[in-house]
Amino acid sequence: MERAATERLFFALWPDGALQGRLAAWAKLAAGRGRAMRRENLHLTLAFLGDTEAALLPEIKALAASVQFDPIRLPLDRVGYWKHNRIIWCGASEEPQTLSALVADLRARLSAAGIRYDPKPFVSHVTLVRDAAGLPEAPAWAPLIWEAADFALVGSVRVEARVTYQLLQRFPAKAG
Ligand code: 2AM
Repeated sequence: MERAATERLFFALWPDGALQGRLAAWAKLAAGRGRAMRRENLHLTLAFLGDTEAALLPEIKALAASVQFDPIRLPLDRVGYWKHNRIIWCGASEEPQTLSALVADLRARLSAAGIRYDPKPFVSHVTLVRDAAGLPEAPAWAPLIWEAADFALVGSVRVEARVTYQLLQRFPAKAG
């Protein structure tokens, strides 16, 4: 029997061009021997679905579209290093309730629909550098504010050693 077609999927907040630029510039300076994330790949994952049957895409898009959430004001005021996966990341020292609520609602709808995702608890972060040996001493991190008015369903495609992300659909917040 033929195997069903799959896509590697996740939901994420996707930065606009200005924020991408600032994050990518810092990541480049901080990378050392690590790998700075490419500007166009920077994001904050809300739920990681991984390899998913492509036939489920319409249902996944419909459930994401039914999530009601407020625009998110996320301070990126912390930078850190995780030894276990060797990444340098940035994030918020206090997660806004708007973000926790969006993630909880989205994950609850995925669970209710029987769509599988990585059930590890949500720890909001933007990965800036991979394969890093530690936090660099310089440059200092300058806090940023991320105003997110939507979230996205993203497909991940690996071409040779390079991962490319495709924004499949964006889902807007409730009008303020
Ligand atoms: P990371 O940046 O902390 O590695 C695409 O792989 C995105 O999904 C990345 O942001 C990655 O987080 C996140 N992600 C979450 N759970 C994952 C998993 N089980 N496997 C791969 N990526 C995962």
